[in-house]
Amino acid sequence: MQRIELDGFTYVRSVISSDTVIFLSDLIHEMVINRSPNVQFVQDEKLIPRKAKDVHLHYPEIFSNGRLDNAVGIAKSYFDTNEVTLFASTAWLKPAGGTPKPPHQDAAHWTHVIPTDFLTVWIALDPSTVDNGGVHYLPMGGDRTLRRHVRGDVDYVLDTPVQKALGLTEDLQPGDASVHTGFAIHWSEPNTSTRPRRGLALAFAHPDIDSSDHPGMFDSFLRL
Ligand SMILES: O=C(O)CCC(=O)C(=O)O
Repeated sequence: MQRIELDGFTYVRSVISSDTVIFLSDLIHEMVINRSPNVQFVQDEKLIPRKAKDVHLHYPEIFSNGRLDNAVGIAKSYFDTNEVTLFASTAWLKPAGGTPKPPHQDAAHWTHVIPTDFLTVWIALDPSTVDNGGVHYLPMGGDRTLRRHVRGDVDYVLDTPVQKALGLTEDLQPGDASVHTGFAIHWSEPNTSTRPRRGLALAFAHPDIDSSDHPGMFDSFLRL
């Protein structure tokens, strides 16, 4: 985990078992085919699913039987605590033809949560490669400043372009994870392959986070 202090991101291999990859993939597929309101499509008429939000609220059992203990352990080690708060779980679906996710810092979405220190464990459910979109990071050294974001078509995006040519990425096998802090500038590219690139992003925060300005917010949080 040393690299996360230096670069704001790192890679951890084999975070979940192949059985858990199948288990999670089946649940997420169920959300899509049932057209859960939490599934967002790229364009309604194209029916390309983009992401499925709040997977842990639909299926709290994802944390049963120690399935995600390694992912939770990564967060505990980062925050140096015995417990962590899971406050978001998003399946990024990116099927063949899927669209890019523009450069951003996760912390820009979560300014209502204090302290502003987050860790996302993005677990590959398919091989993640350059041609199917990957996940790319801008090397930032230890820079932990939150840049200005603006509301784009679908998400918050950095208001100044990043030099994507400097971006770093590594291929992931199903079950591997890329891990980043809330300050890491990252993005994904269009999926130009014929294969899907799905990943489950679990967003963790310190156990003692406060979001009292947003009553009701805690209802969706999970202490792990
Ligand atoms: O998987 C993607 O396309 C985007 C992932 C992402 O932005 C995140 O997990 O924070």
